[in-house]
Amino acid sequence: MAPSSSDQNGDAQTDQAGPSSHRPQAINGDASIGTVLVHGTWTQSDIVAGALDSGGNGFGRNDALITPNDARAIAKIDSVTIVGAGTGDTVVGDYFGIVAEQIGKLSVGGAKFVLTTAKDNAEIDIGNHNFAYLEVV
Ligand SMILES: [Ca+2]
Ligand SMILES: [Ca+2]
Repeated sequence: MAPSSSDQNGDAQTDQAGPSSHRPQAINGDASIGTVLVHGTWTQSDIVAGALDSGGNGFGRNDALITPNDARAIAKIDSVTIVGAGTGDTVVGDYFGIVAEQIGKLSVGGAKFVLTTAKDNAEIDIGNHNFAYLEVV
């Protein structure tokens, strides 16, 4: 089955900001996402494939690969392009993320992030420190 893809006009913002326990949780450790293109900004939202928020603090920090899973299947996000700015929120200790076992390409606000064959993890929202990308182990 081909991974799903998304092309979104305008801005993206979740209506579920706040305590991360209220957010939906992914349940498939082998799921993949294709290409995600957001023409506007990205605020208080997650893109997640195969990972769970093990820290209970939102995605992007201390997350883990869902188990059991098939070791041969990589929970991958092929490509994410957010044309506008990407931000989390200003609540301390509440995080948002782009999280998968593997992320192919990532570009936010015109900045292209360097992704290696190792597990990559870095802040996207440098100002607020609560929007990051993370490749889970
Ligand atoms: Ca977390
Ligand atoms: Ca990597």
